[in-house]
Amino acid sequence: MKSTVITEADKLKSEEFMPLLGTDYVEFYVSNSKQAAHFYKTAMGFNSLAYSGLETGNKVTESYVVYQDKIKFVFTSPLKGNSEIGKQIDKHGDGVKTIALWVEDATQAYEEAIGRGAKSFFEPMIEKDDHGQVIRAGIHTYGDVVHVFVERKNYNGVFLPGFRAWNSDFKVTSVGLKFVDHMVGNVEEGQMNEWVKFYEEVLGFKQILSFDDNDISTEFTALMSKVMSNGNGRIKFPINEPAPGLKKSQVDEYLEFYNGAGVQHIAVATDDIIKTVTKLKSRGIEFLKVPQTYYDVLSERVGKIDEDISALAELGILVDRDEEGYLLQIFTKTVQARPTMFFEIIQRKGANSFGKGNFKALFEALEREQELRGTL
Ligand code: TYF
Ligand code: FE
Repeated sequence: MKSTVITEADKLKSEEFMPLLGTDYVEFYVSNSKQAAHFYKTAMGFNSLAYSGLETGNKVTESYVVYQDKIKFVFTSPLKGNSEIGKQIDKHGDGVKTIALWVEDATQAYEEAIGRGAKSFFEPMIEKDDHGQVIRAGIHTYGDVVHVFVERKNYNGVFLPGFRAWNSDFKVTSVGLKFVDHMVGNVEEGQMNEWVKFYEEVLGFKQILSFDDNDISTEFTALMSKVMSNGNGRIKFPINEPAPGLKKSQVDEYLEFYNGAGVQHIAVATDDIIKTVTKLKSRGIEFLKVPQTYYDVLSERVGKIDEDISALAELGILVDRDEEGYLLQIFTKTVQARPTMFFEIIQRKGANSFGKGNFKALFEALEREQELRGTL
């Protein structure tokens, strides 16, 4: 494993041409936006925020927006056959289309990105309603995923122009999810470094960590991963590619079922992982399990931690330590028909790393899932 510290000079350099304030929203293309949004409410603790569709005069797509603290998820389905969105759903199944980035100046961000070699998704457009104005522009990244720059200087509507408030009588108690910690992309073998270069050159990101197949391998599977971060550290995108192994790796399985590169997992932060995971489980979310032996040697591996190890073992929460502190993390099973995207729940207690000490146990757990699917 190699790691790099982002210096003050690096921060200034990338922030000069591409100041990104954070993740604005994540949009999923799904075959049934209404039911998907309901799942994120009942099972994941999100609440209704906004709606666009037939009732707002949108005859093309139906979108439901949900939120939890700083996280905003948009679920979009086509209303008619043979649409571009429908084709993407046919190809990939349900998945992430857009990782929207919150910026001060969307036009400037777009022009910089295009000037540095990005491919346009759409040019800057001004959207207005009674609540003010938003400017958005989009560029392509790996697979069919796009980044949309969102400038909302003095907009006080619920989400974006074109959406109205979704006032649902069905209110959900939060499970304590706070913000998107990182979003991981799986790309084809041999493509990782090209996308690392894209994030460096086009968006001014820096590589903060890299894992090779010696770090990330079990008896059967191997992969490589590089973690990219923007200047303020609020946006982190690890990029994985499969490495040759004895059997088909989880990344190969993803690429096969997703029909190409795409978002593999979304890590969401909580400040009380025991409470969050207890609630998610009681609402039906399923998590990967590690063997009891993982907990037998945990204290020895990570030293003293605030949490009760038996509580962690009961829920299957993993722990790892680095030079700065420790982190707790757990992974859901995949959350749609195809064995593609899943969630990570993460609580950081000082650590800024990604749980390298858990890779082996995690990948073995993933292999047990693959075994059940007959895809290993
Ligand atoms: O984001 C990460 O790097 C960790 C570990 O296929 C990880 O969550 C890495 C690769 C992978 C699943 C999890
Ligand atoms: Fe992760």
